[in-house]
Amino acid sequence: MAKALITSALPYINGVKHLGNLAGSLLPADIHARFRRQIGDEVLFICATDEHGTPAELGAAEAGLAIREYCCRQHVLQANIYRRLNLSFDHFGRSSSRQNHALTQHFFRRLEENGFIEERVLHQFYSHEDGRFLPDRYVVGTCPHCGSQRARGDQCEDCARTLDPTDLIDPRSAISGSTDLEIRPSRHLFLKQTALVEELERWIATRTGWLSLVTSIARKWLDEGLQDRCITRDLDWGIPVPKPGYEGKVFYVWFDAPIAYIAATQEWAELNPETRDWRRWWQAEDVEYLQFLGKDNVPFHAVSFPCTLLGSREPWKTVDIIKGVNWLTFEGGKFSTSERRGVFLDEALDLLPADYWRWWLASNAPEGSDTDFTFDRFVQDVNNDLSDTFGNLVNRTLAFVTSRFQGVVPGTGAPSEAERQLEQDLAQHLDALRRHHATGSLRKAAEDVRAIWRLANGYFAAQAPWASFRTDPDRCRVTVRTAVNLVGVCATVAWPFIPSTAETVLASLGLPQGIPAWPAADSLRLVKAGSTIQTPPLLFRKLTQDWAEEQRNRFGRRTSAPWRAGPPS
Ligand code: B3M
Ligand code: ZN
Repeated sequence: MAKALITSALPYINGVKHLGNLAGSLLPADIHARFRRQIGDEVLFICATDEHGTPAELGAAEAGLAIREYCCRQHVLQANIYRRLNLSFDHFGRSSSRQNHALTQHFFRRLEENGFIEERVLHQFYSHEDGRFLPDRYVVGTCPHCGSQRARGDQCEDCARTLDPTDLIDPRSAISGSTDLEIRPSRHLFLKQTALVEELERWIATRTGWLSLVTSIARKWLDEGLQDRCITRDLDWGIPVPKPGYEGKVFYVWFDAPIAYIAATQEWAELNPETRDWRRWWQAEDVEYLQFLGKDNVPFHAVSFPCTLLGSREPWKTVDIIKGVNWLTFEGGKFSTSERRGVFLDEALDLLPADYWRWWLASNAPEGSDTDFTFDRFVQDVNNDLSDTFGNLVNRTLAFVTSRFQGVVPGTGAPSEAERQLEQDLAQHLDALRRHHATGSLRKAAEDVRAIWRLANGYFAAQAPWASFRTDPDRCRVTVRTAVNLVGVCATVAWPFIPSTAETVLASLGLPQGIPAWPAADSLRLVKAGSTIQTPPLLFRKLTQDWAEEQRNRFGRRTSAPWRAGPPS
């Protein structure tokens, strides 16, 4: 049995995430985890809230809460939303956990012992108006590379290059907006990535199967000359730096956040130490490790985190596959947490059940290029795929069994050429689907699922059991028995995408609860003759253009909050 360790980028703690965050990492990771469980792999799917750094501090200040309290509340809030979205984490932890404190300090000590840490004096912005140093994200301004005016002190929103706050043109405080900034010296610790560059190159060369988007971002970083990285910050909230003279400083959020993948696994293991061992996942040879994340996070996962792991000189599992995706945009613009632009996950769930969103975001995954979410396209796709194709198939098939056969799957009649052809076509689609899942091509996988739904609808229509019911009863029975089973296959392949609806359908066929196993050769004979099926309630309501219009007005025209009201994101 293969072992798959799957992590999704850790959502920042500040505020409910939007559809873009769901599409970028959480959902693709969940779909892949579900697929791997379906084919019988042993899966560990880990996520956590990313609770340190400026987003947490700024979010708490905005909410008027102490940071610890703010993080506790936000963690519970996010966990509930992810539960409602059916994200099947084995554990959803917290980067502020005791485990992550200990492990992050451990990595630091190892790196220091191995000579990869260096002390330097930095000249940093000090804001008179705010009475404090302004680390990375607390400074905003113009990007020196692309001229974007929305650059932050750590990274440019638009060109994704990493920055130092002092690189910014026209810098100002993200807290007060003040431009009354002074540069003052402050001691910091650097991870000597330059000393690890050759090792890193060798490591990257051994990674096969990385997407070109990911490799090109990683290569660009290396080719532009890898820099040593400052891993400490002048902040109160975070993981303390265990070194004399560093009181009042904490580790940079991007140092401890990826370590939290491991620490969250330790949290998971501690919940049930009898049966769970985190080392089986993080210090084992036989694990495939896949990370799911948006393209702006690629450098930290393809370069920085591997430096931490390699530099520790301990046998840590490094990532095998990084699945990085492009952006989801919203009605032609950017999603933005700080400007509250777009649809946020709590709002989405108040409008429609999770499966509608999951299906659209997966079948339109921003893989090859950015994808624009519009309510018009959403309505169109949901109606075509979910309501008219899958919903209709289930309904017409099962309603027919109910009305003509009192809900009992009929027994007699022998399969003919039509069924043999169907099995062949189905096998081909299943092959393609499995291949696309395996390579993490979500859009293509969704296309295959849609094709299987269509195949089933086509079979039912061509066999016209309502006609053969009178003219050729045995033919009608074979058709119905086959079609009921096809519904089962359709729900099974839909399960990673729309788990809740798929489970409703499988239950109505009387198939076992739990993870529906990947369709095998007998997949069209699972629901036995003589068994009783139920007709499920309407699976998907049809959405109207008026509804689209209403939502566009509601979400598209929301007035943006002033840029200083929330943390930049
Ligand atoms: N929280 C950034 C983001 O959500 C960050 C990911 C951390 S993964 C270790 O875009
Ligand atoms: Zn830029």
